[in-house]
Amino acid sequence: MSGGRFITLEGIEGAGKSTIARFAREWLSARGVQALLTREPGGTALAERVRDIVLEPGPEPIPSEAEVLLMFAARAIHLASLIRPALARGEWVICDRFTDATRAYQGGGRGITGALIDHLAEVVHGDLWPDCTVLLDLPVQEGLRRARARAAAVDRFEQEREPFFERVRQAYLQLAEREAPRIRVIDASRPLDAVQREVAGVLETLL
Ligand code: Z5A
Repeated sequence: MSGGRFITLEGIEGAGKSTIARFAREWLSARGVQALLTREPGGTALAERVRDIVLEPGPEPIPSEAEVLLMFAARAIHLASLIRPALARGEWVICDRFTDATRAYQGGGRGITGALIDHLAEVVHGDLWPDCTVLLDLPVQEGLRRARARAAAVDRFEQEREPFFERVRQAYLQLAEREAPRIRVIDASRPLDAVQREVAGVLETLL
């Protein structure tokens, strides 16, 4: 895999991942690098169907073990159909969430063991990990405030309460401590232009 870079964006709900993903693509494009923008769960037609299953609120609960398997099922499809081929062509891929989200949400949030998640990660993507992960960190209340201000339909995760998102945030921060320098923490509670400037500094190091 030559030339391409695999960049992921992580953080709790409302952290600004989608906004920053678009900014990163534009910033790279202005420097002559075309990057593919994608997201998880989803990113391909089939994986988006798995996304619908896992995010749509419904009367039947999804056990945490099923949830983690669905995340990796969607990821396996996404990797095979889109991410691996793009990287093999030497393209850059910017992905809104990846396995660190599983470690934070299903691990930190739901209590699935790190051993199971690591095993599934090994099976599904082996040693393919992001070259760089930007963790947009902000207080849970601010993330939820931003997300709820959009007034979009509420998904299964958005029905969770603050303590769940607090566990997710702490899990992310612990991962970042353990896996520096791949995971870079950026204070996302600041105004967007300050966050963008810091993200641009990170992208610069990858060029
Ligand atoms: N999930 C999981 O459990 N396990 C997994 O393995 C994976 C995912 C891959 C769907 O993710 C759910 O799947 C997710 C975790 C779970 N559920 N939750 N929570 P998603 O990424 O599609 O959904 P999301 O996290 O809810 O994304 P989001 O709410 O769209 O947030 P965002 O992309 O981080 O934020 P945004 O849309 O860019 O920004 C939110 C608003 O804030 C928007 O109006 C912006 O204009 C504004 N904004 C952004 N930055 C700023 C700053 N700096 N200042 C002020 N306002 C800002």
